[in-house]
Amino acid sequence: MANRVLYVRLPCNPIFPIGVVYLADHLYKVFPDIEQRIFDLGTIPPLDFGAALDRCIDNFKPNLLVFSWRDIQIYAPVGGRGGNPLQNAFEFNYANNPLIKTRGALGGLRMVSTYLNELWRNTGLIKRGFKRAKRHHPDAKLVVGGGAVSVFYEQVASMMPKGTIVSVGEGELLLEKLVRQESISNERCYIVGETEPRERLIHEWPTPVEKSACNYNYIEKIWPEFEYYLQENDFYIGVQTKRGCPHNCCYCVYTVVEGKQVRINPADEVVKEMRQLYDRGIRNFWFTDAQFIPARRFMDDAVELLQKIVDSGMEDIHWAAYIRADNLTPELCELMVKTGMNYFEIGITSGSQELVRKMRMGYNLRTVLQNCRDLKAAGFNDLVSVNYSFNVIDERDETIRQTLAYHRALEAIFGRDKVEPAIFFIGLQPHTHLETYAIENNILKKDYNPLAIHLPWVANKLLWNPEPLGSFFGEVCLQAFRQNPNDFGREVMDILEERLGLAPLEEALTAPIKSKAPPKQPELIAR
Ligand code: B12
Ligand code: SF4
Repeated sequence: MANRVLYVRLPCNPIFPIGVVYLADHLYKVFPDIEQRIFDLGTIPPLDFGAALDRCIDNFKPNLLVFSWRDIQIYAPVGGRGGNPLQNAFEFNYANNPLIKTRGALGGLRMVSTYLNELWRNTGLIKRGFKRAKRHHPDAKLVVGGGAVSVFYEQVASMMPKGTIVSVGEGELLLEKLVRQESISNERCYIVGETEPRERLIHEWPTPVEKSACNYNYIEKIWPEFEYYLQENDFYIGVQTKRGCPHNCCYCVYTVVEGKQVRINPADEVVKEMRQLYDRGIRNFWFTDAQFIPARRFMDDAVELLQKIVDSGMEDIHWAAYIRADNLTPELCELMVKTGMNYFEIGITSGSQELVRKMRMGYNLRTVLQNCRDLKAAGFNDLVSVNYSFNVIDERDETIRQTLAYHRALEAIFGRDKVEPAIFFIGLQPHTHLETYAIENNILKKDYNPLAIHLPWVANKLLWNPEPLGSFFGEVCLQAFRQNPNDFGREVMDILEERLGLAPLEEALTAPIKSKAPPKQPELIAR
C-alpha cells in the first residue's frame, strides 16, 4: 500500500491550491491512517524551489509523489508572468513603426523565454523530486495532474520521466486506486513509456464522487504553510459547489475536462466547508465551478445554496464566480446580492446574438440583459467583467457594431465604471470545436503542437485572430495600448465605436436564422 502521500503544487501565482486540498481530504476520508503532506511551491521564493523540495522529500519520505500543475498557458491577453503577451504579439505583427515592431519582438522573446523556463523548471522539479523520493523508496510512484496537465496531457508525456502516471481531470479515484495498488487501467490516465493515452481519453466521463465538506482541521495538520493564505485579506479562497458544464461553447475545454454531466455538491456540505474557512478569518470565496449556474435546471440548487449561506449567518462575506447570466431570476439576484457576491464574470464572448449562436454558446442575449436589470434592481453595485473575444467566427463590421450596442446597454444598467470589458483573443485549446474547425479549414496542421508557442507560426495561430479583420483589431489594440494602457478594454470599445458606430440594440438581440445554421446541439434545444 502507498501510505505516504506527498502533494507538491508546482509554482503558481498565489491562487489557493484547492485541487490538492480536495485530493488530500478525499484520501483521508477513505484511508484515515495513511500519512499525507501538502507542499505548495506557490508559497516558496523561486531561488529556493529545488532545495525546499529536497528538504521536504527528505523529511517526509513519500512513496506516492503527487505533482499538481495548475497553469501552463501564460500568454493570455492580460498581463501575464512574462509581460503583456497580447501587446507583444500585436506590436510584432501589426505595428507600422519598426521600433515598436522590434519592441514587440523583444517583448515576445522575453515572454517566450519565461514560458519555456517555466516548462523546463516545472519538469525539472518533477524529475528532481522523483529521483529524490526513490532514494528513500526505490519503488516510489509518481503521478502528475491538475488543470495544465488535463488540457495538455498528450504533450506532457515527452517531458516526464518513464513510469510517470499522467492524469486527466479529477484525481480522487485514481489516487484511491494507487494507494490500494489496484489496476488504474479504467481511470482517465496513462503511464509514460508503458501505455498510450486512449483515443478521446479526455472525453471520457469522470466517475461521480459524492463530495462532503473539506475537513480543514485535518488539512492544517498536513500543510504547515496553510497560514500563508489566511494572512492576506484579499485572497479569494476556492470552494467548489459543483462539477461539470453541459454546454458546447466552441472554444472551451472545461466542458470536456470536467465533463458535461453536472454534479452538485450538497449545499449543507458546501456551507460547512465555508464555515470552517470563515472561522479561520476568511471572508472572500471564489466558487471555482466551471459555471456557478450552468443551466436553468440548476437554478434551484443555486437558490438552495445561497439561502443556506444566508441562514448560516455568515453576513460579512464576499464571493465571486463565473456566472452564465442567462440563468437568473429576481429571487436568485436578490440572494446573490444578499450573500455578498461582489464580482462576477460573464463570458458572452460577443454582443451579437448571431455570433453567440454560431459559437454554440446557447445564450439568449436578451435574457442576459433582462437578468442584469434584475440584478441591479436587487442592489448589485459592484464590478462585472464581461468577456469579449472579437473576431472568433464570422465577425464583420456589422457584428462589431452590435457588440458595441450590447456593451453600451450593459453600461446603461450597471454604470460605465462597473462594467469591465475584458478583451480576450481566444487562445486555441486542444479538444475544442474551434481546434477542429481550425484543422478542417487548414489553419492548423493536424499534428501541430499546442505547446509550441515559441514557434511564431504556431503562436500566431493559437492566438485566434484571423484575417481579414486580424490586422484591423491589431491596429485598434495597439492604439488602445498607446492611448490608455490602464483602461485597455474600455479604450478598445471607444475606439471601435468611433470608427464603426453603433448598431440599434434590437439588431444585436435578434439573430436571423439562416440556412447555414450550425448543427443543433441537444443542450441548445433544451433551453
Ligand atoms: C476557477 C478558475 C480560475 C479562477 C480561480 C479562482 C480561485 N481563487 O481559485 C480565476 C478566474 C482567478 C482563474 C484565473 C486563471 N486561470 Co483558471 N481556471 C479556473 C477553473 C474554471 C477551475 C479551477 C479549479 O479551481 N477547479 C476546482 C479544483 C478542485 O479542481 P482542480 O484544481 O483542477 O483539481 C482537481 C483536478 O485537476 C485534479 N488534480 C489536481 N492536481 C492533481 C494532481 C494529480 C497527480 C492528480 C491525479 C489529479 C490532480 O484533482 C483535483 C480534484 O478533483 C479551471 C478550468 C476547469 N474547469 O478546471 C481554469 C484553469 C485552471 N485556469 C487556467 C488558466 C490558464 C488561468 C490563468 C493563468 C489565465 C490567465 N492567463 O490569466 C489565470 C491565472 C491563474 C493564476 N495562477 O494566477 C487554465 C490552466 C491550464 C492552461 N491552459 O494553462 C484552466 C484549466 C482553464 C483552461 N481553459 O485551460 N482561474
Ligand atoms: S458555459 Fe462556460 S464553462 Fe460551459 S462550455 Fe461554455 S464557456 Fe465553457
